[in-house]
Amino acid sequence: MHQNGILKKEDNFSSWYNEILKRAGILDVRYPVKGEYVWYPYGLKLRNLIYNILRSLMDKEHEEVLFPLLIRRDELLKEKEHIKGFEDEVFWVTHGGSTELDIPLALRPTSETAIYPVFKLWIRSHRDLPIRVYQIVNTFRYETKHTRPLIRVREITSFKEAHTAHASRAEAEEQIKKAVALYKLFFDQLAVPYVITKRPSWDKFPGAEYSIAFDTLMPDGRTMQIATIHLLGENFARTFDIRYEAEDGSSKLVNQTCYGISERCVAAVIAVHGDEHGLILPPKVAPIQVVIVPIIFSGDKNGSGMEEVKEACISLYEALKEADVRVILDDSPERPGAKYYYWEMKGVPLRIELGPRDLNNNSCVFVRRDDFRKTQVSLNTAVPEVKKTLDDIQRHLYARAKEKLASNIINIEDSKMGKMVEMDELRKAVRNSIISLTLCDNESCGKELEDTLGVSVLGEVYEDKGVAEGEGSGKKRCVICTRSGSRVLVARTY
Ligand code: P5A
Ligand code: ZN
Repeated sequence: MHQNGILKKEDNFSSWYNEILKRAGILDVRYPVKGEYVWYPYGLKLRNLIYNILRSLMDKEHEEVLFPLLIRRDELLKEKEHIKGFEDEVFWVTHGGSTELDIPLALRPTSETAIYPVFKLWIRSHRDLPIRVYQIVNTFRYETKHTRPLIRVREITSFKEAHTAHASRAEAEEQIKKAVALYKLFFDQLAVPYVITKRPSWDKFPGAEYSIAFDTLMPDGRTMQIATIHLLGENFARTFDIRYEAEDGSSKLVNQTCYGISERCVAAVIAVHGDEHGLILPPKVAPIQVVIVPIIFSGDKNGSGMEEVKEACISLYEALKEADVRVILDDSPERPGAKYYYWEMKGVPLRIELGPRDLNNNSCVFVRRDDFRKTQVSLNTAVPEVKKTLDDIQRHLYARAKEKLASNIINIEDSKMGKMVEMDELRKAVRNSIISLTLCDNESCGKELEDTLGVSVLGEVYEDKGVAEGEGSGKKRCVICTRSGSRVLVARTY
């Protein structure tokens, strides 16, 4: 325990997380509907800064749309695989007042079946393609697993879903690559590290041909899926009869993709960077990047130099504001120490202390939230030094988190001819880390591994074959049946 009373996040992530959400003013979890939470003003500011980044990345090649929340039952049921995956998670609206509806309406669990019947109306010829749209909306899923603020909610308040339609499969696959690149840029700005894998067939999005996922590592060694990208191929096009007239006059089905991100990205920022003093926010998304704390002792309020300190703080504040830094001046009557704890809890990346002695040297003191390093900085260069320091904090947070992820991917050597890998060895390794091991493409081996160890197969690493490829270049052998297979990542998951 620290003075701030917060546990270490590695020791008990759940209590650490809930405590932080409350004390840093992110979410109020007391709303009396299971799986629904209230965004506090500070939490919403953080959420909006994160989503502004996402929005500006999306806007480069997508158009924003806004579809209704309610979906007719017959539309929702049309795509057989899709509804098989979602039927147990749908909230239904069955009545208008006391009148039973002719056609029950679903609260969207995701919007494929809301959007694709309309795509059918929008798409006539090859000239209408490609279509790339996105929306940021709330969606509803009747989650039966343990609900958790931002991580597993029943009302996803910040569901960014993109939907695209293309003339060919090759173009749809090209879009998958673009979406992966775009999500990389997004998480890079949040300083949230990730592994990207192709999900095993039994864990793909209902109705997709295949799914690619981003996962990050949580402090307790479990991974959390923070984004998914799906190749839908012609599956939904066939169901909803979405066709276009090709250049040669023939009628063809479109090829589709969809990809999504939820407020789990906010949870990831909190969980990956925070510590026992509270939040640590990457400067790019911090609602307050700098707090200035005047060092004025209550005894000497009118003592010598106090007015000058106040004035120096105000002029530094004005200069930083002018330079587009999100800065506040905390001139409340609290003691400086109490202010430090408060702003540390809120994750403000940089604190500037300025007292009479500093002013005599024409300087101030920078205290970084990421490593608590203190430096004396001349007031003449304070503004550029703030910018430099914020950039450095952003970089350092990402480097530190990436290093932590990389050092928590454990390679399990392939089973030797005839000899199985010990399950106890795997169980131990996967307790706090992601493990990389070989599995054959037999679904039963994957399922057996998952059930025995209580883990999930994340899948084969997508693209970046440098990560966790395992030792040796020889034939790779399945840890369950020793037949030949390929390397996959496996972890306990949220
Ligand atoms: C892609 C967008 C889809 O729904 N349809 C449109 C596709 N994919 S998904 O994987 O089912 O969801 C996308 C991401 O949303 C997050 N997520 C959740 N976050 C919080 N609470 C939930 N109950 C929840 N369910 C899904 C995951 O990060 C998922 O990858
Ligand atoms: Zn096998």
